[in-house]
Amino acid sequence: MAQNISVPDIGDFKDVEVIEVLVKPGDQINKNDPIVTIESDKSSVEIPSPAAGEIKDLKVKIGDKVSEGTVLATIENGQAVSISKEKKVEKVEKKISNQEKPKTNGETNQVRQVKKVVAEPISKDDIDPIETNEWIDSLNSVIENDGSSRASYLLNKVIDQAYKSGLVLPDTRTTPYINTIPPEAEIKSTGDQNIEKKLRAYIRWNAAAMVVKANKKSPELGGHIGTFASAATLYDVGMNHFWRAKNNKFGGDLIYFQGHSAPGVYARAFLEGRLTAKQLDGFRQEVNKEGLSSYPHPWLMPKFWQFPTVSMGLGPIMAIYQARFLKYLINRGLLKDEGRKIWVFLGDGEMDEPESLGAIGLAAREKLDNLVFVVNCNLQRLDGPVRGNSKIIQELEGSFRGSGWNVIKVIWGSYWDQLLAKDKSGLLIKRMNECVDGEYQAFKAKGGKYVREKFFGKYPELRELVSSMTDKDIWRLNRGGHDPHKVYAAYTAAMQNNGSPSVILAKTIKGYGMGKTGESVNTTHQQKKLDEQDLLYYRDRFNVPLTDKQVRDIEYYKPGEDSEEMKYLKEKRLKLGGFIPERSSFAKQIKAPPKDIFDTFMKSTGEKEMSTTMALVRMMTALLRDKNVAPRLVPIIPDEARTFGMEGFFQKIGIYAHEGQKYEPVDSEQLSSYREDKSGQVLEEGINESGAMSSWIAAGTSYTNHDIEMIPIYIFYSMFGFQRVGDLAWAAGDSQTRGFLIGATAGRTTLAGEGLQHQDGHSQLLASNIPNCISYDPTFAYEMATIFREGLRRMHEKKENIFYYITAMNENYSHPEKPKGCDDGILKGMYLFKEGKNKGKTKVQLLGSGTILRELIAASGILSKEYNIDADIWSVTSFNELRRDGMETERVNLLNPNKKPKKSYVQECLSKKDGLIIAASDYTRAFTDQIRPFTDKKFYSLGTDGYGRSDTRKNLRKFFEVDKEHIVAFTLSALAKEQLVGSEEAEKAIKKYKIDKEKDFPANL
Ligand SMILES: Cc1ncc(C[n+]2csc(CCOP(=O)(O)OP(=O)(O)O)c2C)c(N)n1
Ligand SMILES: [Mg+2]
Repeated sequence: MAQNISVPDIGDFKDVEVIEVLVKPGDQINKNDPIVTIESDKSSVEIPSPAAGEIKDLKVKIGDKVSEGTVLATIENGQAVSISKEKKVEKVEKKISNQEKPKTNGETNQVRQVKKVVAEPISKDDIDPIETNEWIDSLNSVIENDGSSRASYLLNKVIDQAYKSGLVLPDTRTTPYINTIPPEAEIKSTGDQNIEKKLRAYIRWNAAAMVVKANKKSPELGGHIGTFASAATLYDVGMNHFWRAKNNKFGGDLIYFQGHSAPGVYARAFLEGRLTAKQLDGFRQEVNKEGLSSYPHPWLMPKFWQFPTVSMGLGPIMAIYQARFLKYLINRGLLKDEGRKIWVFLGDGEMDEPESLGAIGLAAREKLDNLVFVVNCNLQRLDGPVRGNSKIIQELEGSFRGSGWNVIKVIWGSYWDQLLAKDKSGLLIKRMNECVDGEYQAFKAKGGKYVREKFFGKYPELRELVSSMTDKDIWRLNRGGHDPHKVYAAYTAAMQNNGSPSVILAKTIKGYGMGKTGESVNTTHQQKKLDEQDLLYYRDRFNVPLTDKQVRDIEYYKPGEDSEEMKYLKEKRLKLGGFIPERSSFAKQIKAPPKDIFDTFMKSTGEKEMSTTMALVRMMTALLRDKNVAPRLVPIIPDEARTFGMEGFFQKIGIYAHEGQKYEPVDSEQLSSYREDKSGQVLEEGINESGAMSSWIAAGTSYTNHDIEMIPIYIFYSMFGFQRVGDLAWAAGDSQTRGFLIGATAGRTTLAGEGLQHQDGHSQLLASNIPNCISYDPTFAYEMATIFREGLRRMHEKKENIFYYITAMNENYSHPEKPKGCDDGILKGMYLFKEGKNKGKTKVQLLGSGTILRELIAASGILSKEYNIDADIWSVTSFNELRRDGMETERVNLLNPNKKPKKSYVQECLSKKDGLIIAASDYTRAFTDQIRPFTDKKFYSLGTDGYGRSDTRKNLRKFFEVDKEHIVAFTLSALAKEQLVGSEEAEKAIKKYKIDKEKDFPANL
């Protein structure tokens, strides 16, 4: 039976044009296959078939106008045309009512109302210790007889009851200042502690030696000893027991190493035989081959480092989105769930960065139990204590617990266990709670005697507790982060945790083992030299088997290959699948789509006007029909889909939501309804450019981290791009991210009404500074299509480690057909759009990009018609790329004074053309000025220097002096200077166009 396929609810739109018909009579189609694409002046959407079957009749053609209810086609064998609205609603209601059924379990649980006592002070003293003990005994007996989960249940019940009774509940953001895991619950390491201790000592030594050696060569080289010294145990336990490498059976855990601990990572790789002594000698000397980069930089060591982390705060946010992206790939069915983990090492000072804590809510919300943060709480940053007046561990615990993370505190080492066990009155915990980090730092800098006096000495009972211990014993009371047992137990707990991310807050000592000059003192961070005495002390402290002479010569230590330590080290890594870190890629290329997918964009749009943003979105829609490309596209949007006309994507490919959609969307009956889906493809990031950028980096490096090539396309307000997330963009380049950044609503005068904070006139320049970023400012749809297609080919088929920045505008205009033979020029950065061949006696070269090219085109018409001046019009798709070519050519010519100079591409284009150059864009003059050195001609730049402001496009272009009238007047004036036209003619034009000579330079306004 034939059924009609008609236009569903498309919101407020009426009489919308059909721009594509995607089926023909006789086609067999599946449910949801697109029938036609319709386009309003803002966006285009595909209309899907509500049923499967054979297309019988087509009722519309391209150019027809349709509205809700218009019949598009008929289909035979179509079943279940649509679920009626009522039915859908009923289903959802049912779900909700099931969820909300109170879980009474037959308990009556009556609320016993206590008489409200308002403003009753909370008693801090124990007024009835016997009663208190009864409560504690009851709890202990439940734990003993029924286990801890029953005890937790009862406590929760009691707390609920207390809350209902109106009691003021204790602040539960933080727990006491002791380890989260009690000694009895610790999972013990199976490792050989003796061997591990030795290995750790060698790694510590080699890491320090590398820094000291480099600085002996030249103090300019710098480096850090203190950071790794405090983190050695944290890394070692992971390397020996937890972190699984990537190999042909497993995808590998991903480890974000703290930037300043790089020497320790090199030192281990040296023992593993992956780096040579010569390479260690080249630490921070990278200009000649075989040097090692100061910090983790994949660009500089592409087979070693995976994640750039040294710009503090970027590691944590990038890692959170990495963990989310891993879940995304799994939920979309593109990757197997192998239980891989992402471990992130951070400094406690680093947690000050807004980026460090800014995304922890998302990690909990998305239940990222594949994520483990390890914060090395050595209580110090560069200048001094992180939180001298309070406790960083408690503060971070509160933030993370409050956000829903599993918090594991590793504060005290095993030597404290006995003391804590003896502390029946809780006084030791009270003392631990009341000391602040400034004191804790001093305790470790000033020795056992000081700790006895200042810490234990405060209460006679505590002084008594340690009376049989020597000062040395007290000094030996270790911190959790230096105790491999405690660290092992914490890592095991993090590995076993389900349903939330984990953070391990490990208390350590900055510069651990560095002695008087470098341990726990405020200058530890910058300690990069150790004198002979310090080195001897360091050797003795960790028992490194080197002679005094070897120490003086700062030799590295590596035991023989058949020593038990080396065998142990290698065996452990073998068991965990290989070495870490290691960067590799086995991703298959994605074949670029056949040319015809973009063919429609090469034709003229005729009367039809559209923006380049809309053209791009249409290209993406077309790509979604390409079987190879479609599943790999990752559209990323920070809450601006509707601004860019992308709301059609919601229904078509869904918004990624790890829990699917638990509600009936308010616009469910509409075609662009807000559809969240566990296998959704769009990453809708909310108002969060840093997060979106981090997602883009995760997707764009998927080829190495997950061996699957993805095509991330992140579309944002261009003003909130490089300017807002510039450091992440730099890290993206370092990471060799492949993908597209689309700076939409670009151009200082094109985004009209939005004003100063929105109108971008410089993002292109910011992009130009990133060496592997290729950037374009196209004007026409065919340029956009040519660039976009080449980007796909270069990045995802040829696997070049570059990324694209393309600006897209929201001004609607019609687009001409692609002129013949201009592909090469579009990609290189400029081509002759139109030659001025009238009868003009004078010639000029007009160069422009983006929307301002259209002002130049209009100006050329006036110049020709009214002034007999012929203009060649050059569409400059990329001033940035032209400059790169110019610089390179110039350098080659300088290096070869005896050879015939090569021509830059700009010279190739312009040297045989007559006339001076007027270059204009919607960016600052510095943008167009970039090519000035590469031509001998007179060169004038027009641009939008200064702050933007709200007004119409016309007024803004007049204000910034880039409209056609100014272009005409300035061209005449420039020609007058060459005595090619009379100056009175230029004056006349200035008057004619009412150009105010008295107006200040726009950049000063
Ligand atoms: C964004 C950024 N700002 C400043 C620095 C300079 N810097 C390097 S290390 C450091 C202190 C680090 O302290 P912390 O995070 O506690 O690490 P630790 O060395 O103590 O483990 C600073 C300020 C940086 N690397 N990145
Ligand atoms: Mg620190």
